[in-house]
Amino acid sequence: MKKIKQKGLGMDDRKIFVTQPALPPLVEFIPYLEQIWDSKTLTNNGPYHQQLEKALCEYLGVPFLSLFCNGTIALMTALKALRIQGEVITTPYSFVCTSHSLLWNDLQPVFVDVDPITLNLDPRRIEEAITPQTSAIMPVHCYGLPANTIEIQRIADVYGLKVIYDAAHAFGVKQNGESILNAGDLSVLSLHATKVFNTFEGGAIVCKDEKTKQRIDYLKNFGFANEVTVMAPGINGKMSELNAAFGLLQLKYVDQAIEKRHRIQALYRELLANVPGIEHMAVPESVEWNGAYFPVFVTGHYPISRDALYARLQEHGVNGRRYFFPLISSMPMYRGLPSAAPRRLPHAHKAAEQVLCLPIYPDLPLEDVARVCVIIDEASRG
Ligand code: T4K
Repeated sequence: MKKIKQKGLGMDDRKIFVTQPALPPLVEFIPYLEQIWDSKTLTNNGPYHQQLEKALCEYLGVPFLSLFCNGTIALMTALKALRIQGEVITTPYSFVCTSHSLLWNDLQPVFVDVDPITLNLDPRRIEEAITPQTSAIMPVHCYGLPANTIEIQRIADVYGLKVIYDAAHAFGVKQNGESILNAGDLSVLSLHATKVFNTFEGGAIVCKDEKTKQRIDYLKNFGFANEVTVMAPGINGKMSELNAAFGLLQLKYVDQAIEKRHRIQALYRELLANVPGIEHMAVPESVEWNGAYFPVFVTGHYPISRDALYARLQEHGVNGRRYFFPLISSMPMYRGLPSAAPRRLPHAHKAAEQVLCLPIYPDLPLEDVARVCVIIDEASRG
């Protein structure tokens, strides 16, 4: 612990956010802007949009990808694209928009508990939640750590269900050398300012064949198949040229950004290793993770509660976040559902009470990581 103190000593109480976007040098963005000004193409599948779709397919190792204005509209469109109906099995332990995307499609979320270790949808609980109305499963790769894609697919194949991954946190994540975005029928990314790779606001759907991409592209452009044919009640989910150009520039720096995240999470693991009651999530050896978040469990062996630690950090200007508290299933629009009963979701409830996400972002100074660890260590002494 002496080591923690040395690294953390001398730091002031500057604010530390849970995340901050890494931005490329501004001067490098100017030529992109000049190009947009010259072409006057601002949106509707412009050249930067097309280039970014291609570049992301290559970078991520996925066959087809359709860009969106944000991850939420992408999720809503993904459900429409596959004509999902009735009930969808999903996790209560996520950002609200996972379930909101279902309600916006008049679908009924059916909550299934999470695995207590991975905090991802527990496949052992999925089959008992399937009814004749079930048409899909929507798991989340929570914190960028892969859901059990093999077991989920096995169940989906037996029952003839579609699988749409909310992969908002999973940019660049691989398992056994392959992108986890290739699991299931569709995967949906968020490219929001707070994510590992951002286009200010943005999102994307990854799919497996050209026909599906075509349908998704029609749906995100009001349903227009051509000037006079509207094939479905589509939406405006398009990404602008400004966002796409920024994405192209960001892509040059994303490996560097992920590398910095790894240095930060390694330091957290080292400095918090001997703090009693603070546990963190293991990354399986088969997984190339992106360091999207750094969640810790504040367990019963820690002298104060997760909320007390959250408040203590706030007093020192450190904004940890309780992702994901409250649980989606506890929110007013969901808590009346039979599957939302707390006794059915014990692990999700425990995680919502114990998990605190510590600051992690590429430009976070290692001294600040040490400062956060000093506060956590000192609080552990009462
Ligand atoms: N599915 C999942 C599983 C998701 O987690 C999300 C989004 C989605 C779907 C939907 O994707 P999008 O439609 O958003 O593309 C944030 C984000 O707004 C949200 O995108 C994200 N998940 C969620 C987990 O976190 P808040 O309410 O925590 O954001 P906010 O504004 O408090 O930002 C957190 C910190 O980040 C701030 O304290 C400072 C920093 N920040 C934030 C922004 C927006 C900056 O430094 N600059 C910025 O521009 O929801």
